[in-house]
Amino acid sequence: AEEGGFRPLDEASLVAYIRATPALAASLGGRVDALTVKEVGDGNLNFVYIVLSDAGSVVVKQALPYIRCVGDSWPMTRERAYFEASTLQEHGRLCPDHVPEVYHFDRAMSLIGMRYIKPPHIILRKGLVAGVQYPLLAEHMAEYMARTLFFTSLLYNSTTDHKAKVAQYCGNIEMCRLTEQVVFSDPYMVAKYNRWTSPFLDEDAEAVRGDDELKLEIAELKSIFIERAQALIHGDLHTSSIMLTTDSTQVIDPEFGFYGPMGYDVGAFLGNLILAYFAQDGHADQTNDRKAYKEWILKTIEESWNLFHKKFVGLWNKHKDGNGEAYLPAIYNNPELLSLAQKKYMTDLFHDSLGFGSAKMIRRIVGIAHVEDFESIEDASMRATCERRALDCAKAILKGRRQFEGIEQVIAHVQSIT
Ligand code: ADP
Ligand code: SR1
Ligand code: MG
Ligand code: MG
Repeated sequence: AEEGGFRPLDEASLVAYIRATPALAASLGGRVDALTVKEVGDGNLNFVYIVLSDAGSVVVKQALPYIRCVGDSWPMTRERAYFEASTLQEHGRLCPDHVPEVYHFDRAMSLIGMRYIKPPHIILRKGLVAGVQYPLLAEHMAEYMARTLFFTSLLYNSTTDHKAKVAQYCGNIEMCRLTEQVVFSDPYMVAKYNRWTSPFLDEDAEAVRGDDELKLEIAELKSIFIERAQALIHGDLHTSSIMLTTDSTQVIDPEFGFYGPMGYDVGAFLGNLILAYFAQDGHADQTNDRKAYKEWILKTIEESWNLFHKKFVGLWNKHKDGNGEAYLPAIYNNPELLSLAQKKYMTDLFHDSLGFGSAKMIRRIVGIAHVEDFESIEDASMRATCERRALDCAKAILKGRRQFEGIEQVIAHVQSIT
């Protein structure tokens, strides 16, 4: 037995746990006599089980006290399960179409029971590697980001309510510190877990560590990440945190959830789409040059930002006379002034998103935790060529982010890198 009633489960012991847990048994239609249990966790941190009965299904996710992809030499708080369950519930309330329901949460066991997102849903990153187009992805992700970020911000809430929530999520400190390390620090120094496609990118990694301008900018982004309690963000919104079909989009895995800068979520999504774009040449073959697919990715990036902008400002206009205390109606009471305030807010958010998105691209190329988009390119020389383009693109956008006036200019910059 481990501390506080915790014990790590496996496929066999999970069955006994389910039989003793009414909420989980109910999700299986009460038919717990013959269960199929399969561990399917392919993420970096946790264990995930799909459980099926004749009459229902459930996914059970358990956090063990270490980082799965490294092992028990890197301990990590199991409390991440509490913040994941809390964020799933809060984001699910605000955006039920795009977040799986939580059926059961056991804090002592660091265990969540949630809706099984059934096939043909797959992880978006896998769809991007396979070259599948998703016509509703931009619309759905814009909706998810606009609703979760707007309704947890001071544009909608009083400062009293906001600060109580900020205090609650301040407890997710260890996960925030993990991000501070692997996104904002390790790629810019010699660090134990850094890796890159060597020897091809040896000089590129060294150049990142020697780039003073880049280091000044990453320090600014790190400060914003730590200091700006703007909204309840997902905190890990890359393309492996999205499961989808052509008509359904579901966001999973918000264990890094806390009150942070909105641009960290928006940037994670856009930056990971840009990584997918630069990986496409490595997936091209004689039957498919991936040119049309690259265009689709760029169109999706453009639509995602533009739709997010429209929906977010639409929510702001709809609720401008509500409880939100950031822009009091008594002060911002003429349409021209409100419109100016919105323009400034959205421009700052755009530049934050470009900065954070670029930082998240860089860490996937020269830090720990690489992405399947590139890792699945077998030819190391070709992989390095794709990665170098993505790295050069990210460095330029991160440094020059304040010069971009619209997403179309960002797309033009991405296209200019060959
Ligand atoms: P980690 O925190 O370790 O990254 P994830 O939450 O990303 O774990 O889940 C790992 C994998 O488990 C996902 O890539 C997906 O294949 C599967 N998975 C997670 N949640 C669900 C769900 N609700 N329904 C179906 N599959 C899921
Ligand atoms: C040890 S870093 C592991 C990474 O995987 C998670 O999904 C986060 O992105 C984290 O940075
Ligand atoms: Mg994950
Ligand atoms: Mg995770």
